[in-house]
Amino acid sequence: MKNVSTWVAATAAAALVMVGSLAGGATAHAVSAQPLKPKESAQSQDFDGTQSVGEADWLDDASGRQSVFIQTTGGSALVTMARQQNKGLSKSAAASRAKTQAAATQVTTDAIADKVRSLDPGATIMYDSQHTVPGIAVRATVGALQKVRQRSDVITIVELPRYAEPTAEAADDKSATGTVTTSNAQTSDLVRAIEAWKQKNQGQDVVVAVADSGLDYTHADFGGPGTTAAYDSAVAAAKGSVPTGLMNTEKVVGGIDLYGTDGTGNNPDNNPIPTRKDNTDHGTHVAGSIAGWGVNSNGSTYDPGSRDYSRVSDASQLSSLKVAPGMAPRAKLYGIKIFGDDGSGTGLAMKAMEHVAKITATTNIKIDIENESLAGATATRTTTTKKRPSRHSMPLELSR
Ligand SMILES: [Ca+2]
Repeated sequence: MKNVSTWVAATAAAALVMVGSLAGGATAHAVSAQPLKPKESAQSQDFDGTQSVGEADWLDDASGRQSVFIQTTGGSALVTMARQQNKGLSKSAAASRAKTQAAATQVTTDAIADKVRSLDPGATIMYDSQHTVPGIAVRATVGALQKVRQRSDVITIVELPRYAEPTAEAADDKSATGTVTTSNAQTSDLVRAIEAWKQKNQGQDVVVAVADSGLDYTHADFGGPGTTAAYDSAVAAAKGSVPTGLMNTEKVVGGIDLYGTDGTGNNPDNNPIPTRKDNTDHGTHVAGSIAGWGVNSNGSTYDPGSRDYSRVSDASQLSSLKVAPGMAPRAKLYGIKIFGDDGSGTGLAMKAMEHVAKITATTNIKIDIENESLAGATATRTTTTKKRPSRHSMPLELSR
């Protein structure tokens, strides 16, 4: 438990420092579910990726091949960028500093990858990380890892947690009875989202990355064609790029499939479409709950008029919809696929954060929040079973 929980806590701390560093005077958004308390913010400012994210002692009595994250020297490039900006440097100058730092970390992680391969030719090099916690994820023998641990550029080696995929729930359960149901329409009333919409807080100008089982951007809830044919076309290109005309970029600004063909994170593709057809896609459900436009009873995309959800007077107006709007219906989405379609879990939670951090530091794509709704983490080590007790969610506001 210790290694997994420490690692998860450190990962969250890395994300929090981005919030603290980059949020600046940002206002709270409807979908930023966990605003920082001042105390947490002060503590998180101290974490910049150079502090150890956990103990490596477990390697002493481990055996076989293990999936691990090797934390290296270098520090978080995104934190560096934010600090430089806070000191008054322009975004481009700060980004330049971050790029230099990331490049130096890359040299280190490349050297470690070479060393791991030389010590264990059967090792799998998964992914490296420069913008969050610097390091590299690998699967290698304990003997090789024990040698790598001695390097001066290695801070620690922690087990890579593997998260299970949560089960999708009925998004709009028309069969439910009583005053409280699982209907999105009811939920928007319960959490007083409709009141927020009336005050013009509808998620406009906010981009939310959803790292999950994928995103069916062909769904009418996201302004897609909403047809089986469109979905089938997207699935046919699952290992490539999103086919033209199937993604409404007014709602979905982009996406990536980090899981790729084998879940290592080193063979991503640009199409985050989920390929399972059992209607249990969790990522699409989550994305819809966050920022879906809603779907009319005839299957077309819902629009209250000029995309202005302040026109929704009360929940009864949404009750006839096939799918009610998400809680921040004017927010945009970025889909990140970190689960495969076989339910085998993922070791890519940190990779998704790194991806978003890298986009923030190196491109003009604006992502404000990353959501990872994951089920229990299990260390991949086979000698002991380690489980976190409960499902948890990590909404991460990365920048404003
Ligand atoms: Ca894909």
